[in-house]
Amino acid sequence: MSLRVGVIGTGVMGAEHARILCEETRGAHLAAVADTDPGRAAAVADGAAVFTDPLELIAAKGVDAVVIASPDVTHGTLAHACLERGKPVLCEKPLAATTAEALALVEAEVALGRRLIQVGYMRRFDPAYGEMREARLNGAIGAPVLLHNIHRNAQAPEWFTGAMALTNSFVHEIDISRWLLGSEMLRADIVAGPGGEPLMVTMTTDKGEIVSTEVFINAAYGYHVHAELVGRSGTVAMAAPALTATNRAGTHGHGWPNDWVPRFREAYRRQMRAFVRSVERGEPAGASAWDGYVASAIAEQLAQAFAEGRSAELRLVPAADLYR
Ligand code: ISE
Repeated sequence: MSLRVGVIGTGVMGAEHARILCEETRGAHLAAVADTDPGRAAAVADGAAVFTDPLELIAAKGVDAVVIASPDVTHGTLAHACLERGKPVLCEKPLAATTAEALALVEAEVALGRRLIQVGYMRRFDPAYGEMREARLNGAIGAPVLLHNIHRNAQAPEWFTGAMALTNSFVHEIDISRWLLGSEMLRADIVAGPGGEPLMVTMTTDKGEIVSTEVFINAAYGYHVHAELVGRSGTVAMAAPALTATNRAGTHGHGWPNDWVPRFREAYRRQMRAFVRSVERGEPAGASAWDGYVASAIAEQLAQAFAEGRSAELRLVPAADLYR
């Protein structure tokens, strides 16, 4: 039987999730879409039911599982509604707009006794990050000592406010660094460049590794994510994110996309397939609600420390057995 999936929010990410469900996911199909703008929802619906109220989509009998891709501030409430209905949910990152809300979701899932939430930290499904993690696990570069991350966007989306460079963008590096290294972050320092950008964040892990990250949200030239993992006997770095290189007008090279969708298209595809398989088999996949809580908690503590001009000693509540 094909899993009937409802997508909430049909902006850039929701439209891509809907497209993947229509065109590229075996064992599932797009059953419903919801958006406050019904015209925008209808444009990606491809015959699926259209809702303007996301809670109605979650409650709908014809929806078995939900994808949340609406604005960050809505994630907590909508993910709760999914838990109440016992419906598996792939929730875009961040899991919630505040740490308190993310923790409440973790507690609700623990009370339920089963994992229904997968958080959309899709870099875990990116083939390049996968190879880097493999290099750590198979010992190819020796024990990791340092991870360099670069996270550049062409320009901040118009909905960016406050500390979103940390709570909406840098959360990716928190999650992928924990996943790549298999470590927890203990401490973080942050400095800003001229005019407030870029941000340079340095974190130290429980194994003593250093994680450095440049977060440059208005980098102008395009969308560029890069990482290099440094081990005791070698390093592994991402190669250029392009299939071809062009020679023209005295130059050799490739273009940069304007946003993250082309760069991570394969990761989004694999993430959706993993979500559908996890629902079929009843086995969780990808980032858990706990991982979502950790990323938001670290980002929030870092933002607070930055505002107060101090280092952040990172604190997390203990993880429940459900996530071990
Ligand atoms: C956006 O929401 C993403 O998830 C992108 O991957 C990230 O680069 C961007 O900064 C976020 O706003």
